[in-house]
Amino acid sequence: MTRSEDDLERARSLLRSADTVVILTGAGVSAESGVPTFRGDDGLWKQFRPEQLANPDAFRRDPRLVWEWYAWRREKVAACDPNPAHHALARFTLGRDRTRIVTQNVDDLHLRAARALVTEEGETSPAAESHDPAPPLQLHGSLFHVRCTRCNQRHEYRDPVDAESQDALPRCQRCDSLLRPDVVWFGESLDPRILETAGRWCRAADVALVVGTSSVVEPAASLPRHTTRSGGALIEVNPEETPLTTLADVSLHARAGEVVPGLLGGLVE
Ligand code: BV8
Ligand code: ZN
Repeated sequence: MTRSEDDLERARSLLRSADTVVILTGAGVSAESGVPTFRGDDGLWKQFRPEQLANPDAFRRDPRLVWEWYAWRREKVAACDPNPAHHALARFTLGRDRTRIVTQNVDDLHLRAARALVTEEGETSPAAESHDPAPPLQLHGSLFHVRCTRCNQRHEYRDPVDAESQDALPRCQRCDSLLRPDVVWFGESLDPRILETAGRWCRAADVALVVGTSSVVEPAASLPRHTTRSGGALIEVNPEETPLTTLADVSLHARAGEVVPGLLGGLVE
């Protein structure tokens, strides 16, 4: 058996014997769908700097510029599809009430993969029938949700955003104030209830499967350490080394779309 096959088998055996599994994903799980990551060579932060765009001051200073970036990202994601890693992860959660996906991603690819478990005819597939796949917990919000800057009303919003002029930006139907993307910007706190739920699942997990994150953005980056500190095992899927790699029981240096279907395929009931 080659080293990587040996690693895969060790990861499978950890997952097979786990009662509770938390799956933590970052931008790398969507990379093979064509969604740019943040810090990679073609990363979003290479063309734009987070200080410029993904923070509340930038939005206060120039809401049009910030909405232009999000409009571009919304279009980009809408043109992408979940890749085999998203589908394998969705199938793996089916029928497993104690397996949950916690994502840092603001794209909707995990959600679309969960919905794809419904057959084309619109009936639920037998596997999905018995257990609705729980929606992923989105730590940093969603590209396709908006929040009013004044009355805080939040809802899904999939209309194209015209960021050509400030007057064309989306406004609240209730109070006519400017709407913003319902995402967590740098310097903004995560929703405490979401963060507490994610922490609780990580502390309870027998295995944390961490897929496609550079593990630098806090407090998300610290979540897998809740699992290891509570005696759980850590499996990392990432072609690069990260601050988590030395902590991992198994480190699979591969792309998610390549290795996750094979890792989980044989474990799906
Ligand atoms: C906060 C939403 C309280 C918007 C994002 C300590 C404690 C608390 C806060 C801090 C702290 N230290 C510093 C901070 C501040 C800051 C922070 O963490 N800064 C970092 C840069 C040091 N944190 C915050 O501001 C957070 N707020 O804690 O509030 C507070 C309040 C005031 C002052 C202080 C604290 C809020 C953080 C959330 C920011 N919002 N996104 C938007 O998307 O527009 S973060 C953004 O980066 C994304 O959401 C993403 O989730 C996140 C992490 O990026 P990754 O997902 O890891 O992506 P990345 O490109 O980095 O890496 C991709 C990985 O995939 C790579 O490793 C690559 O090798 C791999 N890969 C590539 N291809 C593949 C692959 N893997 C598998 N398969 C492939 N094919
Ligand atoms: Zn409003």
